[in-house]
Amino acid sequence: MDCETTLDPDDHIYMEPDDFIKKLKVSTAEEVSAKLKVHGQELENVCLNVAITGMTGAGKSTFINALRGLNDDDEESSPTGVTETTMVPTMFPHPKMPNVRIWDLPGIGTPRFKAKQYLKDVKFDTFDFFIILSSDRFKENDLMLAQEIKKKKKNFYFVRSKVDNDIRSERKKKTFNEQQVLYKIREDCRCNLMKLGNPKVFLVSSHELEKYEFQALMTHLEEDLPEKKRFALVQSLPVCSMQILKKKKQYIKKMIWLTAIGSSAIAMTTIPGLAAGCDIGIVMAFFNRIFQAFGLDDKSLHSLSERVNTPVAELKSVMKSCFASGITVEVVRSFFSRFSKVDIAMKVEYVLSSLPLVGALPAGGISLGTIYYLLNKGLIEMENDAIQVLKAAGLEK
Ligand SMILES: Nc1nc2c(ncn2[C@@H]2O[C@H](COP(=O)(O)OP(=O)(O)O)[C@@H](O)[C@H]2O)c(=O)[nH]1
Ligand SMILES: [Mg+2]
Repeated sequence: MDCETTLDPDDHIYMEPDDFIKKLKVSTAEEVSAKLKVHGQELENVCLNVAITGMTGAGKSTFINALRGLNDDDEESSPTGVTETTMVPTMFPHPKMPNVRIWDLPGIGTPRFKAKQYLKDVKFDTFDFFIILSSDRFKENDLMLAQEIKKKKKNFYFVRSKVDNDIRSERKKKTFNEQQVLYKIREDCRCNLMKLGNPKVFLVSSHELEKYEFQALMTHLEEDLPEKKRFALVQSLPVCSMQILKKKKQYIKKMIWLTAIGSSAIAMTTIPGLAAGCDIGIVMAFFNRIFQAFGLDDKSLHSLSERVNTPVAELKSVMKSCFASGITVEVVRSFFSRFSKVDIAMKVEYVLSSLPLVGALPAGGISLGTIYYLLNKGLIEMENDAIQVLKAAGLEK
């Protein structure tokens, strides 16, 4: 693969020293290292527990699989189209981010449903928020549950599922108008939920996440979550649109300073050349995180291929970066060797001089700015691959 690259003269990636760094307010190298360590661990360890509830057949298992980036027939997926036999919540860890746990909360359809007892039984305090799914009109039990969740000061979101089914069956009619069908569904839900004020309803198809209001739902969830949990949510989302890809990139960018400083401060395993003095383990973990989060790994590509009916080989053939076949020491080494130390130094020095903090940082054999530059470049390369894959999958919107 051609790995030759020149520095882009219009590349302003140094102009955005991260807010996080500015907020650190530290003066000594020891302080920086200590704070970064804590911050990094917090981000790594943050747990997100999402509860999915609704009647049997509402589409909970299918929605959970979609959130986990799995197809219904994947080995780790939750079985769909089966009658629920248990009242116990089932936990499904996200395959790439086990700290993100999605819980299937069945049993809401029983005639003598008691919302208060139900929430007690499922240990409601475990969950960051609840998603209540219904494939037709929301039932009394859904409302009672939402009311009780509200009393407990937790967030809930109504999702009207299987919208693709409604569209498909209405499409046969001569007077078909998609917007009108969606409007009618929304109005119907609104009337049903009037008792609760005017809660938002999101129209979703788990088979076509890129359409309808899955993204709007995710944006709301993100905004309502505390800052530390947002990162976990966004990185766990399946890459089903340019919008989600962009969002992921935004969050990863916030990690670049953290990673650059971490990797230059603790030079454990070094590789020769430009990379000498930076911790290759940290760099690889970071690149790997991006690779997975952008859905460039084989498993994600297989899932996507099945979903959009495009052969995996076709999706893979558009990935042109040197990371296309995975993140290995050799790949990172070859990527680093494309850049000349002198070029980067000239480019970064003036920006680094505007960051008073940087002087306080312990830099190994490689300047902090250089690592920052290379990490950014890697991110951009993988983003380009992900954009091409989305285009090849017909998801460029
Ligand atoms: N067309 C369509 N079918 C769906 C969707 N979500 C679920 N289904 C189907 O609805 C049925 C019940 O779904 P399932 O996820 O098992 O519901 P659960 O009982 O709430 O877990 C299954 O046959 C699914 O394939 C969707 O978004 N679109
Ligand atoms: Mg189920």
